Amino acid sequence: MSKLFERLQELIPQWRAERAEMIKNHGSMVLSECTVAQAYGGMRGVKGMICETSLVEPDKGLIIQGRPLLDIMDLWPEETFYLLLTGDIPDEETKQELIAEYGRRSHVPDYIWDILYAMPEDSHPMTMLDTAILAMQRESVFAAQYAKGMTKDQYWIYTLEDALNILARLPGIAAGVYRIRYNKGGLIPWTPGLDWGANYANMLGLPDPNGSFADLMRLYLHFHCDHEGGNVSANTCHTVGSALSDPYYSVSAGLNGLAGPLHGLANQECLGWVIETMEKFGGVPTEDQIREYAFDTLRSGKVIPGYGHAVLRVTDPRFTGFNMFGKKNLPEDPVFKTVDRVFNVVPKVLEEFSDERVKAGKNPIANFWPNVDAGSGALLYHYGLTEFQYYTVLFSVSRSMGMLSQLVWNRAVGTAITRPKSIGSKFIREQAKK
Ligand code: HAX
Repeated sequence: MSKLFERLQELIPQWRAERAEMIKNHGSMVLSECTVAQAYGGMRGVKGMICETSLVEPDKGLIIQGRPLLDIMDLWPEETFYLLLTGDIPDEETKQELIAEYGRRSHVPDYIWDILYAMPEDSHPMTMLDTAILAMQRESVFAAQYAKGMTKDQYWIYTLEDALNILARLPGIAAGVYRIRYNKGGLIPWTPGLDWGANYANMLGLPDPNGSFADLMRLYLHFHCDHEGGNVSANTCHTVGSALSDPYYSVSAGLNGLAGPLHGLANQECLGWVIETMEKFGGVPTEDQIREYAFDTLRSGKVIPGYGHAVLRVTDPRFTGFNMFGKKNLPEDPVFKTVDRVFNVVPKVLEEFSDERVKAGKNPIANFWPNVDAGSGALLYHYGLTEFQYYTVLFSVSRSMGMLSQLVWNRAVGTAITRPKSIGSKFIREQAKK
């Protein structure tokens, strides 16, 4: 029995007792109201679900189990997953145990490679990743145990089992998607003893003479792990999982949401925009040139990818952390310099453009500051990962930790099937008359 499993066995009775106590003593407390504008506006700000793994504060950003991200920048993804699930940072022995556990579970079955090699050459890497996860659903231990008839108390055990299998295989599959989709040569096997992040870096096959690409991958996988429960991917995974669809179905569904340009796909769009700017101006653009190009983009009806956020109202700490990595490891890189310069210019441009929008009777832009996607691409590009379309796959490998830890928690406490009430505009008109 692993230390992670033992720790969860200790914690889960406490989680269940807390849930029961909350409902018994505070069940009728009102958490939120929902206005007509919120109902039409993506339920922004409506508090209607529970997420214990992490919280996003508008003025602080990501807080994982009570710890602000920039206070725990050095965690490896194995530690991140343990923290998401348990609220503790594991000791070295527990971390090493999880590294070994992933290694034992890392083998990707041959039928997955047959499927990926058979897919059309122009398939999006996200489609390839999601197809691979869905194709492995036949191996779900949760689904098999459910069919046999397990008790509700056991749901979390088999959800965790599936979660560990999915996470262990993801770096190999994701790296395989890269090598197959971009004709990079044969597949590179998992290296026993090497951690999750460094293994992923290694299996991608990019040169990494001093190990700093592996460091970036650990950081990247740590930073993208979770962003509370209401974002499109987490919420989708949660909703699908609430029907007791197993983790393969649920994670694949969540990742299909991450593949949207307003969510995870923004990181592919973002570096594309930066490179376009550099191409237009023949190198690192000046601040005036960036300002001109940013206004052109906005006035043509497009968004500036990597800027704005549904919840955040400050610079995303994940952007800050990536910027620190860039300043330390690649300060002279022209793409990184451009990203840094864009950061000096775009918030002001968005503020001015927001005023123009308001004058024209449109919504203001709520947040002018960079989100996670504004900075990560330049770092990947520096290390030779220049295929932007692939970037959301990296995000997905990481975000699976958050989605899966939320699923384990929900199955452990027996969260009900999701079923909010919808209403039509006729209902609103009738209520308004009253
Ligand atoms: N450029 C141009 N317009 C923007 C903008 C940007 N970067 N950010 C917001 N706006 C616009 C919105 O499109 C919206 O316009 P309409 O009312 O005409 O539809 C208006 O400003 C108000 O939006 P908001 O309240 O500020 O923001 P939302 O909560 O509606 O949307 C988004 C949040 C992240 C989708 C939005 O800021 C955006 O499209 N940003 C660019 C894409 C991006 O970076 N996405 C990644 C976000 C982080 C993430 O999930 N990563 O996975």
